[in-house]
Amino acid sequence: MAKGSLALLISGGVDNWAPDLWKSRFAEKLKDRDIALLPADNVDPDQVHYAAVWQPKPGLLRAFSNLKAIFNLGAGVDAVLQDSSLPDVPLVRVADDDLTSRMTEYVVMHVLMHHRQQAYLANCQSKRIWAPRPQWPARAVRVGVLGLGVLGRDAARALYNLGFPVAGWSKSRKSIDGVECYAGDGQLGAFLARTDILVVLLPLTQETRGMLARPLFRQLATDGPLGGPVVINAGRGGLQNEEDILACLEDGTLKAATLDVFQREPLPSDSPLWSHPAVTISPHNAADSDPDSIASYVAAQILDFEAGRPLQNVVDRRRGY
Ligand code: NDP
Ligand code: OXD
Repeated sequence: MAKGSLALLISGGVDNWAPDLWKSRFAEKLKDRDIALLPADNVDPDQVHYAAVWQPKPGLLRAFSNLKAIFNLGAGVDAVLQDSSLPDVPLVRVADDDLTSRMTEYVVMHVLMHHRQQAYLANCQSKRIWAPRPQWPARAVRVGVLGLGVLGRDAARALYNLGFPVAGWSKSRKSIDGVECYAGDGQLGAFLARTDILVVLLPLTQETRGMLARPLFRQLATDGPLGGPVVINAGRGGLQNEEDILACLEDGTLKAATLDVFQREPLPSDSPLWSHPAVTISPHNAADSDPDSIASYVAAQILDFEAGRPLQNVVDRRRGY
């Protein structure tokens, strides 16, 4: 019997999401089956057993009546869950070492940039001024990680290994060596009150949407060495209220912000965030999905599944992540 085809549905519009690149990687990893890049390729919808997707247009997956699993090609599934007609088959997300290491690099880099006063030093350099300021040690800067999932845990461990006092917050309680773990809404206030640099690695769900706003920022520690709290959001733009971020930077509730994700992406060119001196922007590339590594991840899961083993990292649709 012919092996079930894999349909590839990718939007995104940037180099890393070039659909042909993904198709060639999947073709390499799953040599014995058809890989149909939609909408360009023809495919018999009944032969499609798997779909690998990134931000697919709502409704497109409904055509595949023999679908057995959907693989989201990134870690966050908020976009795919918007589709109210999503077939009722397992939805698998990415949790792989390559993506995790990329995110940890991003988080460590930006925590260090704030800790080591890099914006001040770059400004001095641009003016040819030799004016070192006193530098405090890592142990004086309390980092708090919102979200202790696959990504948050790894980043928290790396920061702890650099000497930062690290805490984390999640829905259910975790136990991570060296990391002070807080859980649930009841402990959010205590977590924020001991945090100088807030790293956000939460999924976007009904519960988390819009939570990065003034009432939360107001609870962050104000007695740390940075001169005010800093927020680093690499989760999703829908978590943040950008007007509040700007207003909080203006009145000193926040000292600085590093943002990889935005309410609207690409960030519109007239957004005041672009030119704010206390804002560092990256174009949603904190942790790129690497086509080679993720095609391998999906291929391995398909082979396991067909051998009767359970799929890994299946999304709980009710929870939203
Ligand atoms: P996980 O699902 O592994 O972890 C999510 C964490 O958030 C868990 O610890 C979970 O708690 C916690 N959480 C969820 N909802 C709540 C809540 N209401 N209150 C408290 N804690 C909550 O996800 P990952 O770590 O793999 O990824 C996190 C997010 O990072 C993705 O959803 C995606 O949006 C974003 N991302 C961004 C990228 C970028 O390039 N900018 C790249 C990759 C991912 P619990 O453990 O108790 O369930
Ligand atoms: C992801 C992302 O969710 O890249 O993987 O945003």
